[in-house]
Amino acid sequence: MTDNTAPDFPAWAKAKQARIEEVLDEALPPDSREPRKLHSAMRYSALGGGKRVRALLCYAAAELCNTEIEVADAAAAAVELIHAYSLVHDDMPCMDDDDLRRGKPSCHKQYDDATALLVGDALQSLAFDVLSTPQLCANANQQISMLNILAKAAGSTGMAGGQAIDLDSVGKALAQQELEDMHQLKTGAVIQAAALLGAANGTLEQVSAVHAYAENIGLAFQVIDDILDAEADTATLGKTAGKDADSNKPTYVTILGLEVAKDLARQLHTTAISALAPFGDRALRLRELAGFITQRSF
Ligand code: GRG
Repeated sequence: MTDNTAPDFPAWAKAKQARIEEVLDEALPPDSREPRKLHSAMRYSALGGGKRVRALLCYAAAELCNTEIEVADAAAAAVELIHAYSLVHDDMPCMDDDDLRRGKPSCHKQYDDATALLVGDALQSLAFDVLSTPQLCANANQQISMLNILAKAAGSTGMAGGQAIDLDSVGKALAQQELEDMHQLKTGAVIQAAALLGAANGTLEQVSAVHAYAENIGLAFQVIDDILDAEADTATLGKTAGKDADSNKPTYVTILGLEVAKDLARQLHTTAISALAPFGDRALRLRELAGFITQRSF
């Protein structure tokens, strides 16, 4: 049955974006606390920017699976902190070397390289600090499983590993499967973790559907990222456009061409949505979010 009192997707997303901003604001040490420069740079990098797609995925999966809102808050914050750390490190000269992030100077440009390195380290620790809050979950084993999901997603068999493969792939001709394997680690692992953490209270059937949904939507997110990198301008993206082609990196657009890449994004969207079929209106937000991810313009 449709809940006629439920807000439309833009209103729901706006409310959840405001909510995660407050949770992060609370979790991050104030910039009046020593070491002030580090705390100021952490807040600069984690607050006031980004689409908060990972937090939205976490909240939407929590709505499907009846996960308590306090648990979803902590999980969404932890995932956004890991994501913010990855962006700070990714922008550094030793990695992707980008001066612009979320429409403002990247962390190492605004501060300095050493501070940016520490910001990433400290944001990662803070993510696990938030998710390990004593008695966050009534069931301690459930909380340990959640910590394990995040640790695996961020580590060398997840995001950091994907980044290593990405750095190694510059100038190489990757097959589509190799590109997919790399992205499933680099961006897919944390996107999947966001949805799975939100699904903490889910039944086996719900968790397995959320997993299938997140695998497909995570990949669609990356295909769209490659399309935007090729088509959109820097002002719209809030980061340097055309970066991948300039860096001689294989992308879905360079491997498949623009039109086939767009078809692939549509197919992945359809597959993601079909995984939610058994859940009707309870999966509404996840379904809407899939649309938001594949139709985004930045
Ligand atoms: C440094 C260990 C380490 C990993 C970095 C995820 C990642 C790995 C780097 C990000 C580089 C990048 C631009 C990847 C493309 C896809 C992506 C993650 C884009 C940024 O995510 P959005 O669009 O960003 O969700 P906002 O700013 O909206 O949060």
